[in-house]
Parts: sequence; structure tokens; C-alpha cells
Amino acid sequence: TDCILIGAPVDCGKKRRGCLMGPDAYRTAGLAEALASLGHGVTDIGNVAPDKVEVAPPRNGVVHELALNVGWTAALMRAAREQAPNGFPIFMGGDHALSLGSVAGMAAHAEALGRPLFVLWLDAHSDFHTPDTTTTGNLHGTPLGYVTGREGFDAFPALPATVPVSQVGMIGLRSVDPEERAALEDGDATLVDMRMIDEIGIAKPLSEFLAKVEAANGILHVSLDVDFLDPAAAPAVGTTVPGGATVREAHLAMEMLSDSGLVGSLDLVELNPSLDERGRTAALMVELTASLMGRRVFDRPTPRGH
Ligand code: DIR
Ligand code: MN
Ligand code: MN
Ligand code: MN
Repeated sequence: TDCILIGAPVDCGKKRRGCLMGPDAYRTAGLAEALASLGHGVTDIGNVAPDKVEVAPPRNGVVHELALNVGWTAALMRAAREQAPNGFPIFMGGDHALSLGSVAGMAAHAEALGRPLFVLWLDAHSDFHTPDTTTTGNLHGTPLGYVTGREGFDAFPALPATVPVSQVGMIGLRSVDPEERAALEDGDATLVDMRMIDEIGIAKPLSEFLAKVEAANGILHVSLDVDFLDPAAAPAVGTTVPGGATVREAHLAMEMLSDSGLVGSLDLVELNPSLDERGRTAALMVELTASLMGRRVFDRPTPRGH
């Protein structure tokens, strides 16, 4: 696989700063070297910069840095569409607001290939808000609202292709705001909360979702939020929620995704290196990416139905 590293130092999707250092933390932790050691080609295109845009003031007065978020969305959507034909884009964030652009761009790419884009959201949060429903004003809580075509994103670029809610899977949920919950209960996204993982494990719901992607001849975009993981393992994120995925659950998910052969692109988001302990969270994210891209102890794929 030709891996294309795209630096996306987005730091405007919430108020606590630091995610702008994420791309360099991944470089420092040896992401390119880990991928090359697996036999992949690696090109680091450097960091993308946001477009300069002007927007009308948001209807919801709490929205933080609307114009800058719109500028990043436009620039990253363009970068995704430009790079996707050349290989496997890895968006090195940056906070989760980068996914308004990365996912929208990958959806356009999939549509050009005549295949549906599916999105797997590995996150404590559902990120299904709109600029009207957010109570924090933090637009990192809105990318799935945007790409699925919810109302309220008039300031943002028109979507070249939307991702139907039925093509979204969320795994790791343990912080869903009331408006998000109501909207999700009206839809048909695959919703896997931590209770389900506790009860039946992560393999079964993930393999069911992957079977759905495969049956539709879909391409899968994976969006990995650091806070999917338990904060004990991954402390370097501004929105830690106790009770997250273990290191082993996360590696199993990555290995199963790798086995599926369905993944076409990846976001690494919400790493805040200023909160890290000697780079351990960055290092773990690199290890997980290696598992997604084929690293194995032994070759023994998880049997279907487990
Ligand atoms: C949170 C955002 N629900 C909010 N979610 C986070 O501010 O509306 N995403 N932190 O990962
Ligand atoms: Mn998120
Ligand atoms: Mn999150
Ligand atoms: Mn919230």
C-alpha cells in the first residue's frame, strides 16, 4: 500500500489548545518508519493549511471559530480528493473537526469510483451535533452531523456526496449528548456503546459492521479518536472519558479492520501532545496504526461469526 501522510494541525474544533502539535508528534513517534517497516510506501506531504474564508456570524452564539473551521474543511476536503487516487490517506490530526473535511473528501472519492463510503467512528463521543445543536460550541462534536447531511451547515462547503446514516458505525460510545441521542435514535447508524463491548466484546459487533460494508462493496474510512481508548492507556486528549477501550480491544479492532481489506483511509485525531506522558499516547496511536496496516504476531484472522 502507498500510504500518504497528510498533516492536519486543526486546533479550532474546541477551546483547549495543543492538537496543532499532533502531526509532529506522530512524525516524532515514527509513524512513517513503522509503516515502511511493514513494506508500505510512505509519502509525507507535510501539513495542509486552512483556506481563508469569511462567513456570516453563526446563529448559535456559542459556536467557536466558525470561519477557521470552514476554511479547514474546504482545504482538507480538497486534499483528500487530490490524494485519495494515489494511495491510502492517513490524516494526522489535529482535533476531530478535521474530519468534516477528510470524510467529505473521501465520500466524494468513493462516489467517483461508484462505491459507497462507510465510516467507522472509534470514539467515546458520537460527534453528531450541528452548529445549531451544539451546547459547547465545539465543532469537533459535529463531523458526523455534517457528512450525513444534517441541517445547519450552511456556512460550510456544499457536500459533493453525503454519507447515509445507515453507512456509519460508532464503536466505543460513552458520552452522547441528549440532542445527539434523540437524532441517533431516529436513524439507523450502527451504535456500539461500552456496555455492549463489556457484554459481548468488540469483535462481534465489528465483524457484523464489516460484513455490511463488504456486502455493499463499500470502502471504509476509519476515524480514530484518542478518547476511544481508556484514559489510563491514552492520557493525551482534552476530553478523556473514563471506561474506554483497552489497548487489547483497540488492537483487535485494528487487526480485524486490516484482515477485512475494506479500509481505504484513516484519521488519527484529538492527540494533544502537551498532555502526553513522554509521548506514550502518540506511540500507542502509531502501534495501533501499524496493526491496522498489517502488523501481526502470527497470521490468524478472527473467524467470521466471532
Ligand atoms: C462534545 C464533543 N460532545 C461536544 N465531543 C468530543 O462538545 O459537543 N468528541 N469531544 O470526540
Ligand atoms: Mn471525536
Ligand atoms: Mn471523543
Ligand atoms: Mn457535549
